[in-house]
Amino acid sequence: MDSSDVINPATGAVFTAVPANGVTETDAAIERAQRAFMSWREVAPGDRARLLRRFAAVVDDHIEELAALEVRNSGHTIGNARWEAGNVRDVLDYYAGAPERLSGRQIPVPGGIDVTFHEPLGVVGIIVPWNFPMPIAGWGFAPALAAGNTVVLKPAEVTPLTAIRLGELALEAGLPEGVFTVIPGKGSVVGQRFVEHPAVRKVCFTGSTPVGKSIMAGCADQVKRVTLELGGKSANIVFADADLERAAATAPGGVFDNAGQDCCARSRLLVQESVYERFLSLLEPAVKAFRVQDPALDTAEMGPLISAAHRDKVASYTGDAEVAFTGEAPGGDGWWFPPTVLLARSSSDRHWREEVFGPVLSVMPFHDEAEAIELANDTEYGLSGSIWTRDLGRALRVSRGVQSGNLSVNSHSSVRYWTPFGGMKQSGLGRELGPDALLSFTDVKNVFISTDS
Ligand code: TAP
Repeated sequence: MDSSDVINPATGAVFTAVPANGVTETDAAIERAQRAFMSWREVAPGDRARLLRRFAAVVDDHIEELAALEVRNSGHTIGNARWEAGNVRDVLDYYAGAPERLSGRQIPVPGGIDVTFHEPLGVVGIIVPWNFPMPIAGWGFAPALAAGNTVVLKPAEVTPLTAIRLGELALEAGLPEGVFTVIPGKGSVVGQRFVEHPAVRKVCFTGSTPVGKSIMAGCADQVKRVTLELGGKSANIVFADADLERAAATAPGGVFDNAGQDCCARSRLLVQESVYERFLSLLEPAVKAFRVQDPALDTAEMGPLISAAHRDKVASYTGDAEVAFTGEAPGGDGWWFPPTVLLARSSSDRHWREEVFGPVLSVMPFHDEAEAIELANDTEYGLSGSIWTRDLGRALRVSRGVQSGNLSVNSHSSVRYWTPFGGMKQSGLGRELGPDALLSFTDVKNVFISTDS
């Protein structure tokens, strides 16, 4: 079997290799998952819940190991990586509450009794990107397993290690063989088989918008369910009446966290023109103080980019743009890039329109509330965003006006596992997390029982 090198992005050094599975191995894994489904769906709800809680506990026992693996494989800061492993545990615990509460309805009808069941779909294929290997995997597999499905999961080729380890931990926790299988390999091979193989009844995809569109088109052929979490170009809107010091102090974290490789990155900063100059003067020291360091250090706020090719892509946005100021980044080996703030000359600037997926913030002034909403919505994306104001009415008006799936007022929070997460427009289809995600891994079955004698 072919293999694929795994590189530490902080040094550029290859440190291991993993198998690159082909079509034969993928089909075998899908067919094992299909067989495992027949018994997994029959596991009593309380027992399925117990197994998921045990899986959460085993993940909890391995937080440090998983975090260290992510620092090395993905260049995530150790603080973030610990949160990410903890998020897998929390999402498993949250959905462990679901099997025993997955109730249908009893609907009043004449002549009998009508009941609905939330039936599992079968095998669910999860395709994970490289930017958040652990959480995005968990947002798919935890509710899918809780609802009684079995899962095949393909990590991104460059960041497979934590997913492979989670697959091992699932077995250690007592999940039966074939219930949760991790299959590393190329998207065009393993991921494509998830789309094509008839036993896979749903594909959860997170990644780029073009690949998401091709997956949706491929799934149409078998009317396969699909959840898509795609790109973003989210706005951080700062009104003149906001707590400007706090808005400026937190803006770098809102875009440079995970080196900007975050679909929710607030990569467009809109500042009301009456406070524009003052805000930039507050922002500059915050950007310069953002600590870009060896991600294994507890003090690191940002690590390297994922690959040399990705660094080249990010750099292509800054070449001819007007740079307001930059932060610092280590030199030498590894795929480092400094936090960079660009001034947008117009809304047609490439760095203002396209998802850079790096530590690049584009800034533009706006006149009033109406223009802020218009500029925020002038994008094909609609994933996230922030609104800074002390005016509650304005906060609500702008929240309703911005076409985006996840907004936060006076903070940069996007992902909370208790609440729905997903995009409007070309940022995606469907919602993950929260109380309703579970149902997207089920089909409703209606049964009528005649009471006529
Ligand atoms: P994608 O190519 O979309 O990769 C995401 C996942 O899909 C990976 O596991 C990938 O496998 C797989 N994949 C690729 N082609 C596929 C196919 N034809 N069928 C099935 N699966 C397939 O993203 P990328 O190249 O890693 O990143 C490119 C850009 O996408 C980034 O610069 C960023 O703008 C955006 N992006 C967005 C997100 C989020 S969270 N929305 C995440 C990552 C990237 P391989 O690993 O083998 O390629």
